[in-house]
Amino acid sequence: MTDARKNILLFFDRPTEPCFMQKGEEKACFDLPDNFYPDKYKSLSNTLSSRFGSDAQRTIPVRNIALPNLQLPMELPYNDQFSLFIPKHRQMAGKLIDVFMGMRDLEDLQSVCSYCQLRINPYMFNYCLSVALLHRPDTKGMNLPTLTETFPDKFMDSKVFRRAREVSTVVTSGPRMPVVIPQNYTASDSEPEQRVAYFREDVGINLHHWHWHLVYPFDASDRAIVNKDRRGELFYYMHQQIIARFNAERMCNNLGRVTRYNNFREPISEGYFPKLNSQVASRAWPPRFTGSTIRDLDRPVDQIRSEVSELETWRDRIIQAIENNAILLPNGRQMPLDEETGIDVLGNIMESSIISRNRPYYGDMHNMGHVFISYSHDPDHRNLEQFGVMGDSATAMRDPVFYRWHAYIDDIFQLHKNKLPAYDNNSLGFPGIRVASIAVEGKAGRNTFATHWEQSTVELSRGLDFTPRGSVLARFTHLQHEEFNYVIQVNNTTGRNTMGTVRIFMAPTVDENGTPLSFDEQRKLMIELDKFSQALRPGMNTVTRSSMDSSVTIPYERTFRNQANRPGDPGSAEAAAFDFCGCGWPHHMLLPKGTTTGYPIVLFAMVSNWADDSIKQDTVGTCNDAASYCGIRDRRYPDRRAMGYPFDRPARKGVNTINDFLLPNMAKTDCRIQFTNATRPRPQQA
Ligand code: CUO
Repeated sequence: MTDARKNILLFFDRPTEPCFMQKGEEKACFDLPDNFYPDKYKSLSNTLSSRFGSDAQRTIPVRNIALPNLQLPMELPYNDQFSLFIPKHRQMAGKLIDVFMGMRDLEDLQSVCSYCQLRINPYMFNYCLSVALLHRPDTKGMNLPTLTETFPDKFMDSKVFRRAREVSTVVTSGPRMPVVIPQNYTASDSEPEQRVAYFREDVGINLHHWHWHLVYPFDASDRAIVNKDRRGELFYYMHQQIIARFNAERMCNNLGRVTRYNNFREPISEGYFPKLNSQVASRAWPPRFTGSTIRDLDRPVDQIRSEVSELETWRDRIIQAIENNAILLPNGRQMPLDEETGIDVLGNIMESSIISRNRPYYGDMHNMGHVFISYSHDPDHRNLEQFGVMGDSATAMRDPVFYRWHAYIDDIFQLHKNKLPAYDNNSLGFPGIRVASIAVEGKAGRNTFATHWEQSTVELSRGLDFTPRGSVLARFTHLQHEEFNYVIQVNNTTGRNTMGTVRIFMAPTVDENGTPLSFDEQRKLMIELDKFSQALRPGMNTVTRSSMDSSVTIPYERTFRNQANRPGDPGSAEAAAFDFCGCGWPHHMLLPKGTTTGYPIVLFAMVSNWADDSIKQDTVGTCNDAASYCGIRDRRYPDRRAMGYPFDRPARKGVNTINDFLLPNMAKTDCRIQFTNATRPRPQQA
């Protein structure tokens, strides 16, 4: 990697320590022009640079450039929280992203970064720089550190940091003892929601969600950054899958499916006490008490003034658009919501981002829902409190209410899906192709998935300011499964070589009362496990596919990558687009937990006609292993079908069960997920 690229990454190291202090393992220091020092340091600038620079192993000269106008992003106080869901913050971030994108080369980017790093809110700075590095042509393919490394405080109980400091101060050389993070530290067993805390508070799941929103920002004046192929549809689909997965997880734990949050005047029965401290704000994340109600917001500090009734108005207008099958454009004309692109248009309106077709009319429903909920404890700022975890995409999924809100959002999307014509045999079938069977083979035996707890260790050191250097390890426990293979028998009677797309899903078979699920309920619970193209020779083909190749997940190592340990030049082709690759469902959460008695699920596979699915594009060198949930960087979504196909809409008449739904190119098998209540250490990887 060139020095310029490497230097930029130093801004992620110890984010709240000024950049004239030593950064990175190699103890590099930025040598700033005098006028870059903020006033508070100015008179000391000489002393500072010699003091902190003296035993630096490398000094990085910073070019003195004419600085762009940074007034807007500097309005956010340095020690405040930063939220993408707050319109004002979004504007500030949009401006800063533009500044970073507009720098003509890496040296200039470095200059502006060093100026900003001393003045701009660290969370916002980190977010904007990450977005810019993901999108600038000269920084593509760089390894960004994961957010757990930079801001571990967003993922872990604050006690960990006190202990981490003890550990790193006491043991200043050699290997360090990991700090153990207990499982289940946010509530006791008397809170039923705690049964799925391992899902909500999973570090990998929260990282995925943060990454997804990093790859799909809401705002930037360069529309291309926001306006990605089928972005609105992917917003719908990725979050729909989160709800489906959460519901399966709940059902494995004797909880009902999540109740949508659709009455904004009603108290929210679930409370949440995050037990996280913000390192930047030096303050605990505020809790939400049981029975809180969202209220009108009037927070001049955040420039937010919004009434709950606005949320209701936007909701009603969106529902009206779905009923009319058309949205209202700013010029008063109607634009139909068609079968192919309607969901995408709706997704953009609902989210909403700058590519919403009519923001003045349809508003900012999804984002403001996050905002209302995250300020329910202090809607008028009288207690000078900042937002709760729902206000940050890195922490929102910890809170039970996240799922209630998104279940409702999803429900509205389903209103649109319900209006689409059912798929007919033509659009579901694949003449000449018969899927004879699907089975699962793994350690646990045929058609049994096996899950257990696993204990892993991750590196936190970058994010810990003002501690001695060296590794700080956190050890935590998460769900894991035994890897397995799908074995699918496909008979190709076309007499020719042909290509198919194999689509694999899983869903519960019975509802919370043990009653078999109807097709329409089951389809909404379908979890995508994998999707891949497959060459089929004439005659019987045995397709064997490893669970590790899933199109929705990224490997454990990438979720928790420690970039210092990664081999290869990050600028090289092998590692290209590595940054984008942080997006993806964490592989250790591929399967729901199951139960100790074996949770029954149905496994479904279909082979669709690749000629009707495929997108002709070159994806060599791009990261596409989690494409189903994240898309492919700078490319079109790699499947022409509606996301979630064939389960994204109600079935044709007469289909009441999954068996009724099956055509010759589909098969299903009843399986079980067998959970073993034991914790195993993560095997050491070579
Ligand atoms: Cu991902 Cu609500 O969109 O959090």
